[in-house]
Amino acid sequence: MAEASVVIPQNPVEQFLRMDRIPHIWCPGCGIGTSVNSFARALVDAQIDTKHLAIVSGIGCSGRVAGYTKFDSFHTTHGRAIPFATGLKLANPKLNVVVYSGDGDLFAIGGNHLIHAARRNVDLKVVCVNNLIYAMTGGQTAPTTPGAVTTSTNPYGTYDPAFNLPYLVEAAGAVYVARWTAFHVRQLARSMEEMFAKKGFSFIEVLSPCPTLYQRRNKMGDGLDTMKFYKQNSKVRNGAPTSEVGLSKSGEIVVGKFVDRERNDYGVLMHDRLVEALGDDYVETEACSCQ
Ligand SMILES: Cc1ncc(C[n+]2csc(CCOP(=O)(O)OP(=O)(O)O)c2C)c(N)n1
Ligand code: SF4
Ligand SMILES: [Mg+2]
Repeated sequence: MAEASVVIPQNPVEQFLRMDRIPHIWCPGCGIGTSVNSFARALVDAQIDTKHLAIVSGIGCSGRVAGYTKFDSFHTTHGRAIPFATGLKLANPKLNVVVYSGDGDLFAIGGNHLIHAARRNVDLKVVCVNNLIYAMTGGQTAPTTPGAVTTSTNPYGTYDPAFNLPYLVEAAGAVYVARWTAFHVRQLARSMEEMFAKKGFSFIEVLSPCPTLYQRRNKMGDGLDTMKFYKQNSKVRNGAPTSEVGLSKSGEIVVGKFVDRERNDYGVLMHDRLVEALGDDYVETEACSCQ
């Protein structure tokens, strides 16, 4: 008797992934893949033309996102995702340029690049997966690690004050700033969709569990326990002053959209200045049409 053929519907995220690279390296319970799922949802909902989308990552577990996604993807050197992405955007202003990277990559070695891109208001969409440590290299303290956390480099607990990322990027000039956790998949997708509609430096922080190197060392359970922790401890406060949203090891996590404002982006500022200075002598270069 002939066997009935079973048609397995394609997962809607699959179209955006390099399936030949699956299985991925991320541990069970890691939040990075969860954030990519929200990103895929945002691409569908915002009807993003992925032919004109470039995604740039630095190094680390979070930096693997570019390698697994099937766009024009660039896995760049540690801390250099932002300058690489800035170059892409300036050379081809029609591109939607997304930077998807980790807290260590963007705020430690790449911190200087990040604040200046925000100051200039370069039209980049930055997604920072914040697992509060350098995960891939063994769980060292990062500039985002809250106080009294055990890490491989602070076995008796951290004592140096951490950056409050939304406060930092707002002060530097970002036009859109939001924070969600890996538990808030729908809100995260919606924020990503909003980010695509924005012109200028936009920033989303995604708090994400690293059960292998952060939660385990701090006796905070596994990935599922962290989801429960996020659920219980998160408070949505859209419009909250970013000065009030700093994180601690086990305290409240303020999530929401904090900043949504308008400011001329770098491309407009450059264009206006050169037109004023050069008048008719200014010839704008034709941006690559990138068919
Ligand atoms: C120039 C340079 N310095 C240091 C490293 C080692 N390194 C690789 S990943 C990483 C930390 C990444 O941390 P983060 O961006 O938070 O990513 P995560 O692994 O936590 O997702 C470091 C320091 C490197 N690859 N290159
Ligand atoms: S080490 Fe941590 S951040 Fe890296 S894949 Fe595993 S759980 Fe995720
Ligand atoms: Mg990290």
